[in-house]
Amino acid sequence: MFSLILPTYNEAENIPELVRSIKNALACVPHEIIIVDDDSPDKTWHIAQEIAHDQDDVHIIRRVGRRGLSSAVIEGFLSAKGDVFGVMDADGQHDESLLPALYEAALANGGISVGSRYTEGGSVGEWDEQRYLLSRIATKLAMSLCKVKVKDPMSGFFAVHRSTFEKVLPTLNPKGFKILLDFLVHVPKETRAEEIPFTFGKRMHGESKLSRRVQIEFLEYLYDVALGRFIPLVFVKYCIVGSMGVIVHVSAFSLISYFFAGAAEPTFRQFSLSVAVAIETAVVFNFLLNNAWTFSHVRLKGRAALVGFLKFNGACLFGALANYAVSAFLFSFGFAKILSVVVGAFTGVIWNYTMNRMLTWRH
Ligand SMILES: Nc1nc2c(ncn2[C@@H]2O[C@H](COP(=O)(O)OP(=O)(O)OP(=O)(O)O)[C@@H](O)[C@H]2O)c(=O)[nH]1
Ligand SMILES: [Mg+2]
Repeated sequence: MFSLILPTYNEAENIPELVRSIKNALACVPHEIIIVDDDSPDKTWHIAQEIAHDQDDVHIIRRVGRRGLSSAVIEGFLSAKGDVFGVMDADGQHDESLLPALYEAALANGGISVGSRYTEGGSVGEWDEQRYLLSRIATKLAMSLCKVKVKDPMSGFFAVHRSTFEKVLPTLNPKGFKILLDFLVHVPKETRAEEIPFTFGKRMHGESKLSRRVQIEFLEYLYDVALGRFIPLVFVKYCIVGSMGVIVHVSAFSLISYFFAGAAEPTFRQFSLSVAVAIETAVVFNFLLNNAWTFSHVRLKGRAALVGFLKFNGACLFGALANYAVSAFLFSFGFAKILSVVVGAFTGVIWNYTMNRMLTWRH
């Protein structure tokens, strides 16, 4: 049996027509269709529920309070009954007439079959040059990480045998958009993969969800898979935010001291006040960006954000004290000035990162 997953977010206009054409294409293959919808504002889930009500081989999973293409697909696979699981976009860009071939190929090789835009005979259709170029670069980057090589590891149109899915399940990192890539990165080397060419079509209705955020998540995913076990991605993001915080700090200091003293040299009092306000400006900036990006998976909202902000201030203060203590200790033991300061700064960063992970954004 073939279990086809359709991940959906705001695809209400596409679903009825798509389900009809998939059922025609799969007339000779025992199948089920599982729509996994993330509580779409356009009520795709409601339309899917109506279809599922009348048709035994269509099922709907409505996820509330969660988003993510990859995790939606995994959730669909986990509830599927078939021997082979397939995935297809719900916007008409994938050619449903290839579904039987994808099913047969994964059933026969026990591994993966991919609807491929980059193998001979396939094409990206009507993409503009910029999207084509970005996709080629992303594909090359992605390929270097794959244990099993195919020409289109970023395709969203593929099938996988149940046995391969079950082998790889514990190691998957279903973040973002590229679930096939995650499979190819984690499956055993000897897994077989076959590519079947197709031409990427045009979206029937609705809008693309391939946002900038999704593209940044893709880069984060690549980092995580390549280097994440040596230096965790969250720490790298924390340091990036910290570096931007330094720029904010210096800019805020210049502005505020200009406000107090104009072009003249500030008095000691004006200088100290400018530094204090600049520090707090940077702390606010760092907190907001860390909350929105670094720790987006445990983002604080409302009252919790206010309490978190106070803890963040406390952790930064301790970080600064640790920084000072280590620098002063090393310097008093005769270490070079610059070395003492650099080691102190690193200690401060690691200290306040650890405290913030444990206190401010703990799970
Ligand atoms: N369940 C779920 N489905 C999603 C989510 N994001 C996207 N999808 C679905 O995943 C499929 C692919 O998304 P698209 O926006 O078409 O992305 P794309 O095909 O790479 O980009 P375009 O060529 O611009 O359409 C569609 O069926 C979307 O409805 C999500 O967060 N949750
Ligand atoms: Mg699409």
